[in-house]
Amino acid sequence: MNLTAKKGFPANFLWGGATAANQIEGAYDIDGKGMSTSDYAAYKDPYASGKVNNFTFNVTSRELEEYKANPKQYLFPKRWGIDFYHRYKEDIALFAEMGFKVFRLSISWVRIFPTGLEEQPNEAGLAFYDKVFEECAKYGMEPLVTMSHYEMPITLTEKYNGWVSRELVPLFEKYARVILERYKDKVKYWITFNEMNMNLNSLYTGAGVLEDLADDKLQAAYQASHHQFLASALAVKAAKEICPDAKIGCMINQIESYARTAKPEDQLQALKSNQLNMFYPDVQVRGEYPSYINRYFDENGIVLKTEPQDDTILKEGTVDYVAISYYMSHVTEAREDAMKLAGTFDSPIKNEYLPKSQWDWPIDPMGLRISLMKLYDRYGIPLFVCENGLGAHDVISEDGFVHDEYRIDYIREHVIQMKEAIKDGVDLMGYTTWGCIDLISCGTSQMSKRYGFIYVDQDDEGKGSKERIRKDSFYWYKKVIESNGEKL
Ligand code: BGP
Repeated sequence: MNLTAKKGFPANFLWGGATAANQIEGAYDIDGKGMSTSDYAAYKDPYASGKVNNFTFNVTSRELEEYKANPKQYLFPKRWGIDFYHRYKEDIALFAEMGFKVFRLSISWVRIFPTGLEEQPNEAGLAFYDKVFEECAKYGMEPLVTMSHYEMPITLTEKYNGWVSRELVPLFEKYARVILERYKDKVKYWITFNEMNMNLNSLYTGAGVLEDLADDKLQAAYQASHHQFLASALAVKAAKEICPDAKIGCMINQIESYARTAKPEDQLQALKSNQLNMFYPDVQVRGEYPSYINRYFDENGIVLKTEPQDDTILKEGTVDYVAISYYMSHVTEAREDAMKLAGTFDSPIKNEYLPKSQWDWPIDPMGLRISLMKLYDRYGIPLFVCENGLGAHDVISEDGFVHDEYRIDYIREHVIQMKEAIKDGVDLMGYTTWGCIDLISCGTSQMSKRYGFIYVDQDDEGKGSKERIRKDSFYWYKKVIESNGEKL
């Protein structure tokens, strides 16, 4: 029995930053790389519709045809990223200067298997990540690798309509085995799929599914998720065989739903909305579907196609830790569309107690503590905050610097709440802020939605020198890491 209260961040706490291949690498058509779903995420002016959150999460079959036929008429910012492919040494050196203990990045499936269908991997793609991991090792920085972060071979979308097809399970397992085998001595921390729970509102981004080709969107989202559960479990199992000392986790976008009032009906709705979000780690931590989901499936006409061996696959592939991205909380109430809104960015009910970001995302640091406490109570295994941060329109001041005190305030408040959660008993492994270097926004494909400690001189159309400039937050975060979260 250990009855000692924790006082703050443990000595081995993994401080760092997070990125994804399709938002940083660029170099979309070299060294044998295939085309991925994110290479067809066109930039749509987020202000054109008058609605700031104009997500590019969904692509229709007609849009995909049009993009392929007339690529020159569109901007595809995820094809150019911030040119990390050629500048990784400079960028990793900057992360090291801040003292990063860990750097979260993803491997692009199409660099390894250009269409997903090849028997043999593409050596040039594998070699690129070797170099990146070696660069991290120079500074004693652990890579945290996401196997699938919002991109997959476009060929698998065109041939199978993405993850609605079971055909993708063995193709992903093949990819996972290749990268685990290749990097087993270089990578200790893994995440299988980024934010699987977002399949519900980002079918194309999350699961490579062209929505107009799916008869029923909800059915498609859960069927795709089922296949990703299997693929994830098989990847976990492979990791246990190939690199038994590695830690491999699942990940969700954690959006805590608060009840609007103390009315029992609203409380019940909040509980159900949260269940829907935690359905994903429920499966991946416990290795089986939770009983509450049956009624939800039944009432929504969702009938999953499964096979008898699926139960065993899920049981044998449970994760070591739960990673979350955390940006906001929600408010819910008993109303007809409440379940549809659970875990999405469209919360029609405003929380009057919370300020908002320039993109209308409610800022709720205490919600992070609440989330961590609830998740730890539920699972009792380590947690990792692998994304959190503030997207903002940063400007270079006349003095040539970027004074982003608003970002410092945002991260400080979240770090304080993580520390409180640790004192509350939560086992928290690490914290990687999202977009530690400015990158292409996932939801809007904008460059000008910046999250970084490092400014990248590039605009929404890809113009600029790509020079890297340290923001004020860079020096602040360096002190936070140096003092292990004491100097805030
Ligand atoms: C998460 C994704 C990231 C990321 C972040 C911020 O959902 O995992 O890829 O980009 O959100 O979102 P956005 O870029 O839309 O501001």
